[in-house]
Amino acid sequence: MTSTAAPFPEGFLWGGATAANQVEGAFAEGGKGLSIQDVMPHGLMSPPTDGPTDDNLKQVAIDFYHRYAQDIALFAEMGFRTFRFSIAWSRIFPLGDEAEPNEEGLAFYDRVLDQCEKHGIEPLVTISHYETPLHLARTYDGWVNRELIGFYERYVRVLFGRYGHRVRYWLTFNEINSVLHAPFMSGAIATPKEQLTASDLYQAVHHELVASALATKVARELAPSARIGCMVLAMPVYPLTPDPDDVLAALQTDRTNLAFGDIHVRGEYPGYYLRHLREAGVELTITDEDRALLAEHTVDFVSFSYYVSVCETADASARTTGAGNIFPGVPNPHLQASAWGWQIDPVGLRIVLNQFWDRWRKPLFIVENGLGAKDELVEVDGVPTVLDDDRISYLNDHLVQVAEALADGVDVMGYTPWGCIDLVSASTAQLSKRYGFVYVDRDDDGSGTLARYRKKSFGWYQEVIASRGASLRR
Ligand code: BGP
Repeated sequence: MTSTAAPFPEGFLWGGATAANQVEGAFAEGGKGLSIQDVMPHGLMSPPTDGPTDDNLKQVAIDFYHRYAQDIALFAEMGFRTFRFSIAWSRIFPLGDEAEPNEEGLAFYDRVLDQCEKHGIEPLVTISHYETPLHLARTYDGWVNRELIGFYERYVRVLFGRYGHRVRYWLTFNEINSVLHAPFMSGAIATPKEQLTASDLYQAVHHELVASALATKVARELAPSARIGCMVLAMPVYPLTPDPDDVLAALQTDRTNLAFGDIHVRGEYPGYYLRHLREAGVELTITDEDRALLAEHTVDFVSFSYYVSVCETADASARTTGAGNIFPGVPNPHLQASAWGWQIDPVGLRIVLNQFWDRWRKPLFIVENGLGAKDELVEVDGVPTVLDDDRISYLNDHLVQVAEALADGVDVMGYTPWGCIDLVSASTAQLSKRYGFVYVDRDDDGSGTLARYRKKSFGWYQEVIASRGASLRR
């Protein structure tokens, strides 16, 4: 295989992605406090419980807390150059509003970083991934309260102080735009969604945006070589028909997501966003200091998740609802869907990459993508494995489109498919919605040995990485 046949550049950050609450388990070990996930045993659609319940798979998850060394070695075996994981805020600040961090929590991530270093894997750290300390939700109503900015700043100061010399790539908030749709999971807002006013919701958004800018500022002070990215949920919105009213409706829905990148990259609220707030009767408290922070501390790169595209229409009678990631959309008649109803659209990834590059001219990092599917463990030559050809096709077809985007001139830093090892789903809290290259023996009822097995996609991805994409099927 000649290097000229390889469509991906040297230095491309191949890897995989996880989040603490979906892999670590050990929910009450090492001095960890409760996080909002500890009262979300059934995922997004059910209201939070009063306290932890035994039916919450995340209490053990896949036991990454005790098995991280073995798991990172498996990632290294695939050839990962980077590994995206999140730090559980409630391991570092169990309540969230304490003055001093929990040393045991900090030491755990030292050990994870040691393993990454041992294998030459560049860590990619999400600072906040749907796991805010529960106390901040229950006592302060989460990000609605301006005080959260100070607690988050204290947390990031500890992280950059402790790990800033070892971690180059940081993401401030996972899928920051999802707070509009999942206020508890994404914004730790305890007020039920139906009772939340638009003003409180957008004030929470504002506080997160200011906190994100503040994290960038702190990084410049404490970890000057760190590169800071925002992380947005990308879900391209196509007009359902060429009717100009549909095209405009699609633009407007798309902008509800694009606004977050616009603010992180350009450092100010765009006019269309201000108009939307005005028309929704939202009055925000924005201080001069907030404006200065947003303007002065913009991001180095834009990262995003991409699973699904949707359509939009201005015609209420044509509007139907299909599944999306976190929030729904109008289904596309040209696309097939996964078993969980998410429509599969590899070309959409090329569209998003081009749209973001044209719009922001910032390096782009695909930090989530993948197929959630039911897997069946079988034996091949006496070795347990999963013949996950559908997952291979999904990833292959998306990577082909990334290669196309690279050929279009888009600056793509890397690709970390979601759930590189099976983990607990964010939306449904199931383990049977599997994404991994590595199968974990644990079922939705909590049974299983937690043993790890390489799926067929494991060897496939290993070859893709080794050949820099030359082995992709076009
Ligand atoms: C994103 C989240 C992840 C992850 C992924 C897959 O929205 O950032 O945490 O879980 O989606 O979604 P799910 O787990 O619902 O299949």
